[in-house]
Amino acid sequence: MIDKQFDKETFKKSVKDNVKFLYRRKLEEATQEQLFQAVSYTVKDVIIDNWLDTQNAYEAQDPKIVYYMSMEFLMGRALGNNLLNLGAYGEVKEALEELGIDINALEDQEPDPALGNGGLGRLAACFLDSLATLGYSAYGCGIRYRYGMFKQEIRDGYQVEVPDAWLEEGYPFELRRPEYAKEVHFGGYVRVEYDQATGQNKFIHEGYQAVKAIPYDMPIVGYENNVVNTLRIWDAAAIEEFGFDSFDKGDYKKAVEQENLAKDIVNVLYPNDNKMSGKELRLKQQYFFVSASIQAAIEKYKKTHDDIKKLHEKVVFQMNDTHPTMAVAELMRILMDQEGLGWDDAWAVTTKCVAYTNHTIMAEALEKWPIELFSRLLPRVYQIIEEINRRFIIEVQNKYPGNYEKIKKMAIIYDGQVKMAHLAIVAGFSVNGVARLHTEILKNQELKDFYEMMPEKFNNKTNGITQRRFLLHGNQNLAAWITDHIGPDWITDLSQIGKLKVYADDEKALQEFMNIKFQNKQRLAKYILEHNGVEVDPHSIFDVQVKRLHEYKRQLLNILHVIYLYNQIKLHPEMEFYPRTFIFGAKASAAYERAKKIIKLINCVADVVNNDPSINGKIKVVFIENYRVSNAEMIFAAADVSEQISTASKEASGTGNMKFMLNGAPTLGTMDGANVEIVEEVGQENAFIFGMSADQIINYENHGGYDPDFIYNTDAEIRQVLMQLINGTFSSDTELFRDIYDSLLNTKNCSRADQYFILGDFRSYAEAQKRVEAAYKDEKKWAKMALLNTACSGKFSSDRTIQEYVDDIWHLDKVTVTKSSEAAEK
Ligand code: GFP
Repeated sequence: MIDKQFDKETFKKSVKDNVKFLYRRKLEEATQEQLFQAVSYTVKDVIIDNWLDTQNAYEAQDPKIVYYMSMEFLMGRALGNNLLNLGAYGEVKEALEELGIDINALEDQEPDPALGNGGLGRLAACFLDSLATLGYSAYGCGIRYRYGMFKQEIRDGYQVEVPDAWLEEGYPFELRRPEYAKEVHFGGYVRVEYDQATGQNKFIHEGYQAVKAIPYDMPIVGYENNVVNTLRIWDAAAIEEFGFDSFDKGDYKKAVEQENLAKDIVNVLYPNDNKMSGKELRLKQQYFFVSASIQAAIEKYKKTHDDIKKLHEKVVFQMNDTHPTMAVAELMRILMDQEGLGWDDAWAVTTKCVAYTNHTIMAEALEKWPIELFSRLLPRVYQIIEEINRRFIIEVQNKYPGNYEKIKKMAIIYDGQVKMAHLAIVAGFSVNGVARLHTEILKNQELKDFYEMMPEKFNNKTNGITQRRFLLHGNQNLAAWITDHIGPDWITDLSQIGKLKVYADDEKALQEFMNIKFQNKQRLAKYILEHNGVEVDPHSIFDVQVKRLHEYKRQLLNILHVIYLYNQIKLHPEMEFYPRTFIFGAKASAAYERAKKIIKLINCVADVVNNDPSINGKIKVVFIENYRVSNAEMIFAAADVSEQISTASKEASGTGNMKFMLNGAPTLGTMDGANVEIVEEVGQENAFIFGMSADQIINYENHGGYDPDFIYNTDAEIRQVLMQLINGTFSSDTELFRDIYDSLLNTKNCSRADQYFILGDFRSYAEAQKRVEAAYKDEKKWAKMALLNTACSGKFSSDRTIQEYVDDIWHLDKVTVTKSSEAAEK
């Protein structure tokens, strides 16, 4: 068990002191924001002791370290989570109550550090939580964006993006570490010099612009194990010397310009709309954090090791998607140009240090950079990639003599572009997909040539989520109930949750389980009333789709089906219909017009449906504004139905699906991504599966033959729904949704009609929705199904995923951290 972290009286005194020292105020006078800061600093004190102890343990035990390189970390709020993981939530809650402070209100003061778009960034955050909890030495490496993911406001049904200045009030859970600052170089040219002594050419990068990278460390608290790992995110600043120089010459303006130029690098998080945008600043961001992180990793290694050729024994870099793929060339550069290794030695080390995770098969998302841009911005790095490419092409030629098709398809540099995925695969010792189906599609379709040439590199790591945030914190009543029934082991070993299966037919247990769900629905209903002004009935089915807005995720299918139901109810007012609340939450990338129109459509449908007295409130539609980690926790806890309805083959894994399952919401979904494995765990009978399979979709895509117009022409009800998009039913502006309508049919404005097979899957979806209704009406059956979803979610913990990464890819050593007597005495 963990040592006692908090003494209530000391804690209370420290909060009071912090209020006094930080704000010159008495506790009673402090604002909620000030209280949040004061409490957070008190908590941070405890964390820092553990952080130091962790560092000591790591120094003594010298474990291998994984550097998880990611452009995104969607952390969510830290205060509550840190308290839980410290094992001090209950005590602190009480201490705060004694001071007259409500912990929930305090937690609500914290901004959500939203340094990520969606699944990819949230996965990185879950992984850090699991790494610390399992006792592995790990750094998250990323960027300290000044503005995180925008805040979404809905005005007149439209999404409006508002800047998220999350650092405005100061963020208590970060530590600036200027002593570890690094220089990163852009532009310039490479001079080649012959070195007499070694008989080798030396490559000297000159005329570059230098930017300073300053790390900020955020503690990642393991669950009740004293471990505190680090998320290291980099801020950018101008190099002082340059500034002073300019000051000397009286060129103040230039110095300010340099500072601004540097700051630009970390200003904004780029949106993820599964489309590669090719912006120079984005490339700069990538190199900026990759270079700084690798320099720091090598510096750390060299402090206690002297053979750089053994770097891979202590260091592994996991590249979260292709965004950090520059790591390959940057590591080569440092090993050769700074550490003096020859090409072969440097390559041998690099290819044992880097591994790559793929998160999407959407072709338009694959990163390709124009040679012109790449070589201008990163001349030395580009040179190295050229050489990697040259050698790789020779390998391909040797393996497939005369097969130029292969070269065309596999080259790292081709058609004037640098293909980052190819670089990642060629250099990485491991390539993994994020769910079984996804990995199979990579092997057999998207990356087939690479798989055939180097099958040993390919492996699957099905994603997972942390049960500590998404159940223990987000659904505290259910968590307590589970612990009452099966003990607390599930918190660090989710497979234990399977023990709940014995309650599947226990009426009392089922009743309690559903009562908790009902309370959570009431909590969400209250939130919706406060935020949307819409009254929803917690007795209705809460049918939820929350995730980024993208056409492949098919929020459009969902809302078209709502329209269809609405038509049915109006046409047959007498028909039996179980009241349903359709809840959406989604941000659309700011430049993704169609996605934004879909948000508007959802809100227009909501307006009509929610205000039509003739349907007696049977359907309500709610679009929750500003979907983010903090409200997600509450939404998952309250959901009855989990909408996971992507076009099969398009969603690599999904992780929201796992969070719903954990909280007892059956999946209504396609056989896509990790849904396949969810169904495998919980059984077909406890999910609602519909739609075309990945094979069918891929077959249509490869051979054509899908014709949405045929469906439109032969199915009057579907036709009616589509007509309502352009006949004024939901907007007096009949052109407003024309683009959506056009995208579904072979109109002259559409290149690929219904690319995501919405009409093709419509009937099957509607039929699955009928099964949902029938199942829900049978209270006992539904309760059993819901409970079994929770009970069968054991596989989907990120602890399991991380252990697989450790076993198959990273080979890390487990570390135990004991509290030093000094810290324990405090
Ligand atoms: C992406 C993929 C998802 C996958 C996550 C994490 O997330 O299918 O679950 O990465 O691997 F698309 P999104 O950015 O789409 O949310």
